[in-house]
Amino acid sequence: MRTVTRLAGFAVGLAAIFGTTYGIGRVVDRAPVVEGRHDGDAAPATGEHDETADRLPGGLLVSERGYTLEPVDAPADEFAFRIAGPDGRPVTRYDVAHDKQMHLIVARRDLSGFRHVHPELAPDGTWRVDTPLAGPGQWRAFADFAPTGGEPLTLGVDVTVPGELTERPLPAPATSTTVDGYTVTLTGTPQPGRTSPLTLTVSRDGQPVTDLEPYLGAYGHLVALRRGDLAYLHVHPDGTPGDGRTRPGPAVTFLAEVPSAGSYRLYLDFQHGGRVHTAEFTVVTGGAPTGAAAPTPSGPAPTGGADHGTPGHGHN
Ligand SMILES: [Cu+2]
Repeated sequence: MRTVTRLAGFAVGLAAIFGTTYGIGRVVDRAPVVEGRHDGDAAPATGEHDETADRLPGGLLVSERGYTLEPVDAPADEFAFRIAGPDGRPVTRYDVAHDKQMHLIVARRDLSGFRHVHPELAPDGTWRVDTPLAGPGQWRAFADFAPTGGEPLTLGVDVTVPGELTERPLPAPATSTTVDGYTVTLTGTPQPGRTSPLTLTVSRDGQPVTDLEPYLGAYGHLVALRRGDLAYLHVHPDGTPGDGRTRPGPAVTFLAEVPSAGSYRLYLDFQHGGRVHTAEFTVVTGGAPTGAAAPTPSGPAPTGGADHGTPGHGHN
C-alpha cells in the first residue's frame, strides 16, 4: 500500500487553516512563547521541519493576547466556561464566524472522542453546553471564537474526567474511512510548510454523494489535531455553497498546510440526510512519525510500502 506516501501529501491541508480561517496576521503576530522550537537546534521530535514561534498553531495556549479560557463549575451533564478578556471580565460580545459565535471542540489526549459543539451564551458571559466529554479521560477543550473588536483566537485547556482510563492507540494511517454508512476517501499531497489542496470525497453504497448539505456555511469542516501536543488546525473548504462554482459533493477540497512533520488525526464534519457525520483519519507526514502512529508492516511490503514504520525517513 502506498499509504504513507499519500498521507505525506495530505498533511499540507492542515496548515492552510491558518491562512484561510484566521488571516495571516494571526499567524505572524505571535510572540515566541514556546521553547525549543527554533531552527532545529532543539531537535523537536516532530522531525526535520521545525515550526517556529511565529507560526505557532492554535489551541496550545490557555491564555493568549489577553484572553483566557476559564472552565466553570457545572453539573456533571454540562460543560461550562467563559472567556476572560484583557480587563479580566468575562467577554460577552462575539463575532459570528461560520454561523456561530463559539465553536467548542473536544478530544481526549489520545485523540479519541472528538466532538464539535456549539454552546449557548448566558448574559454574564458563561458558555454552557450538554457535556461533550464522553466518558473518563484526559481531555483537551478548544474554544474557537472571535471576540468583538478582537482577532480570532483558539484557546485550549485540559479537562480531566475521572474514572477508569483506557488509552486508545492511534488508529493506523489510512486514506479511506467509513462513518454512518458513508465512505470518505482522502487525496492530496501535503508537505509541511507549504499549502496544497486536500480533497475528501464522500460516497454511500458505492455511489458518489452529490447532495451534501451546507453545514455552518460550508460543505465540510476539517479539524486536525497533532499527536503529541494537540496543536489545533481548523481548515475550511476552498469554496462556499452558492458561490456558483462549489458543488455539493462528492468532493470537498481544502487548502491546507501542516505546520510540521508528524502524526495528525483529521476530523471531517459533513452534513447529509439532515445529520452531521464525522469521518476520522490518521495522517503521518514527512520526517519521523511522532510515535506509535507509524504503521507496522505485516508481511512483505508491496512496492512503495517499505517506508512504513521507518522513523526518520523523509517522504518529501
Ligand atoms: Cu463549530
